[in-house]
Amino acid sequence: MPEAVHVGSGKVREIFALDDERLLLVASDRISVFDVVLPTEVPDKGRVLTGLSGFWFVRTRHICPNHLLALRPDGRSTEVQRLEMLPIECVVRGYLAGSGWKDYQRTGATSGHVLPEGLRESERLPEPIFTPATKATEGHDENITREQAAELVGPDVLAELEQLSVALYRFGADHAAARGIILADTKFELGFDDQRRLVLADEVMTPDSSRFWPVDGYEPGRSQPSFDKQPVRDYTEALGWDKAYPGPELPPEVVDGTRASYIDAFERITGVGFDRYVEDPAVLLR
Ligand code: PZK
Repeated sequence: MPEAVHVGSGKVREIFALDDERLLLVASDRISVFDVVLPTEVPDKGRVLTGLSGFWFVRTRHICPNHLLALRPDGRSTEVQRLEMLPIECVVRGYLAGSGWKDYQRTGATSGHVLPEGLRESERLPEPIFTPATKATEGHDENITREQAAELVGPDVLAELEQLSVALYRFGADHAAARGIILADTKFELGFDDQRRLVLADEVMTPDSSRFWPVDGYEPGRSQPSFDKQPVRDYTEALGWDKAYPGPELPPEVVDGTRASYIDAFERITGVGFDRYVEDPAVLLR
């Protein structure tokens, strides 16, 4: 696509400008673990993530408008509406993990939500909570209080973001739970369109923007294995890798097992065979 102008890179995705109104998002097969992109790719990972986002975009239109204009025939790229992105990440947690668990252990609260005493790691929360975070350009996003978030986007927009984010999470978590996957938490990014309406953007409820846990074997009181990346984490840790760049190459059996987990998540959530998706990505949108 010679008309596409490269305008940005994420760890595993690339972003191109098509014209003043449209961007092209391309998901690669790169995989990051402990925040380092590994030298070995996982074939089809980008297709899985793009397909999952497309699935959710189509099925959550009744909750929130979104930026998706077209899913391209390669299955790994989308044309999207260019937005004015908001400076916060809209995180929703249904379970206590990661930085939410760390905050809770330290303070009994996270992003201003005071939680019941005695919760264990990975425990389901009484209600999903909205825990906004700043977008760090380098390193890790930082959880912020609703007061800090309100300073960044204004109290009215923040209230709308919270309501939309929690509604999207509930929809996704209910759908995933019925198919054997716990959507423990997830991160949404929204922006304004040219009429200052809030529009859902970026990727949605993928294993890269969320914690996916298998329902089978779920047990609070410890960290949970990741549905998709656990074999990679286990392999790289067993090597004694110090989690600094560059990461190690992955052997074929780890690549194959990881690819199979991504495809399993895709097929469980979408109900569409991955081979059918690769043949014709539009099957997802029907
Ligand atoms: C936008 N990113 C994150 C970084 C990626 C994605 N609809 C939009 N309008 C304007 N900007 C963005 C979007 C979206 N989505 C998203 N940065 C800008 C990002 C690197 C690679 F694929």
